[in-house]
Amino acid sequence: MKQPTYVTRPFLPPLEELQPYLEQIWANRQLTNSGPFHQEFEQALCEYLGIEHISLFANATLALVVALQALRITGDVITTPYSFVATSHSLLWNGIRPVFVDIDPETLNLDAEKIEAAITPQTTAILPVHVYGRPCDTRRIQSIADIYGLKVIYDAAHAFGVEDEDGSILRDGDVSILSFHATKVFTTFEGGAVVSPDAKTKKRIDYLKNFGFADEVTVVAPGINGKMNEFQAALGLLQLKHVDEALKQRAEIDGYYREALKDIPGIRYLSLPDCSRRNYAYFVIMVEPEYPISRDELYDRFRKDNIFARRYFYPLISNFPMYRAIPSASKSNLPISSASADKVLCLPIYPGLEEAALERTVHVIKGGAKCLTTRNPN
Ligand code: T4K
Repeated sequence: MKQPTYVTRPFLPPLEELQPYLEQIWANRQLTNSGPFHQEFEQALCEYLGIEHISLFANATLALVVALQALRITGDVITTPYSFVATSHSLLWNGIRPVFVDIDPETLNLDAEKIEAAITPQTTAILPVHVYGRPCDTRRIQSIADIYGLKVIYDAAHAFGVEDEDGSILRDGDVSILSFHATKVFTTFEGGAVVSPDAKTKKRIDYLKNFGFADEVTVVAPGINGKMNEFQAALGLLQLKHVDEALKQRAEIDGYYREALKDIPGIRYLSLPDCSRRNYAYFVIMVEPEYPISRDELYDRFRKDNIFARRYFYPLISNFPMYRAIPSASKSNLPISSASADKVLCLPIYPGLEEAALERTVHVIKGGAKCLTTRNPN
């Protein structure tokens, strides 16, 4: 039986490198509530990412929920259906109605040109996602937000370390949210963060993630417990030492796929994003009608070969029961999102992925291309 190959595997530094961090935690017994590793990790992340204010969280979903609270977002928020459910769930958890706007077929990000038509007097904010770590059209989105007086909250769960010509894309909008989940390019097992533009916003977010405590006896808001603990922060500090090597290995795999898959009719992959620093978080192919078998048949062939490619993001968020009844969730409003969700397949990409597994992945795709029975015989 072949070894299973997953869409991603966490990058873990040598275990012995963790030992000194654990000894320190055991020695000082500060396990959570903004301990020394927590503070050091915030500082180190600011330096590494080129940002000024960050608040660490137990995960990105809580970070999204709290960020929306901190900015006092209410009413309707424009967002993309082409994302992980946590993006829209964070709106529902705040009693906010998502308004779905279609995506751009080339970038799969929220189509900035379609935002204005969806704005109503109830709209208070835009919640775009830098899908697969590819920057949104941040300038266009900001200009629309400025005209209509809207806040912009970026779900940057996939965008760790990504930079454009202006520097870190985490500086765009009113706040950005990162995920450090086990499946992400940079992980603290579970974890997340809110990047704020100023100290005042960070302070409010820090209160809200700590039950609303401003000091020992003052509670300024009905906050939640969203705190990152010392173990997670220590893992993060250790990971930071290795993240550049991890990103380098991802870039090599990305390059391998681009070369190996370039002439297969019906297999399209996304162009490299136009930015000064990429993170190669996902390698995404689109299985087009010219390819002899369907996306789901290819997905099944992978599984038979013990390769667990994933259909991120299928089904669309707008198709889940809690969103279906929203008028903007209709398929006719979201033709590009709907078509993309039916074509997409994310291939294995992670540091340490063996060459044999890469070759097997490409072999399965090339095998599908040689099928005699085509979907479109005409
Ligand atoms: N916004 C966006 C745009 C997001 O994509 C996400 C999360 C969020 C917000 C919320 O972030 P967090 O609150 O999670 O911090 C995964 C992740 O659970 C989720 O974090 C991620 N996005 C989403 C895209 O994918 P699943 O259900 O696909 O994960 P799972 O368990 O099937 O794992 C996929 C593969 O990864 C496995 O086949 C093997 C490998 N794996 C996974 C885990 C958990 C490992 O090798 N080790 C592991 O520990 O959702």
